[in-house]
Amino acid sequence: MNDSMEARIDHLKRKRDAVILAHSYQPPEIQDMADHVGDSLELSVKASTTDASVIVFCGVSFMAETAHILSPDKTVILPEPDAGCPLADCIEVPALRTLQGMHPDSLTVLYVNSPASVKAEAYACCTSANALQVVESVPSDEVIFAPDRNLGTFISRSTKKRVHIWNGACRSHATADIGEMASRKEEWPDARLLVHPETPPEAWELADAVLGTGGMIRYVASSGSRRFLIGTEEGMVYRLKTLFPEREFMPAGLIYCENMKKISLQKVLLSLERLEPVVEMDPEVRRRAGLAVARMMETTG
Ligand code: CIZ
Repeated sequence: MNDSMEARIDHLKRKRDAVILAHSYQPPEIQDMADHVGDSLELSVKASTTDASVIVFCGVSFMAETAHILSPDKTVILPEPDAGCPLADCIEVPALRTLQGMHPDSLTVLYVNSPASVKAEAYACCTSANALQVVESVPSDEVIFAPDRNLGTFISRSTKKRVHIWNGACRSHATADIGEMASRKEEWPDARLLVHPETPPEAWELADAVLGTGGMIRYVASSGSRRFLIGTEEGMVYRLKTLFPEREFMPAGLIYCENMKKISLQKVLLSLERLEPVVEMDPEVRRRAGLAVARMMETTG
């Protein structure tokens, strides 16, 4: 009898002493098979506290890098090394240093959706779940926020600090189809529309709440509403349906990330068999990036 792919993964996972972490934007079969599903912050906490020797990270490259930064003694595997993030790739060290030179009184808060080499130049990292909290906590009245301009703009509206915003964007969220969102609202007039802060301000104006994915889960849990329109990467709709089977969810804005869909069960199995591709990093970059990530973790508690 042939074992299912999931059973073979489970067997190898035990043999390798591995834990499988998956982001909420991953395909349904990956979410179903993972040990933990969550946002970057939740998965960072799991990566830093796990006893497993191997972390298989089902997400995109900056997330697996963060797991390696937090758990340098573990083997961190990204089953598809080409699962990149165009937002992370839109910032590089020399250009950030130039901006820092223009604003010498600023400390840099960097969204985790960035390369490790750039994290090493930042004072603190943040995720969409804690961006405002981190910006408020850094000991300066001026902040450089990079690389997502929409999240930076959203934060700048809620803080008295002067925020210098990098002009980068998540191409999946920044191109959210606002007309489609409006049509979905007409289709389900009783629904709450929740949108991600990486979407453009026009989406925030239509929405009932602007939240990261962790915030969306908490919103639904405490809401009396039955129906929700979800303005973030469509994988999140599956996550919410799994958590709240008695509620109804529909994607809004046609937001899809092809990089988040590059990992398959087959690739997870292969990566556990071969214990590769392993995330590697210059140790000095890892140490310095680790300081910025640690400041985020301390702020969030
Ligand atoms: O922080 C994350 O995990 C991302 C990429 C989105 C979100 O809001 O969770």
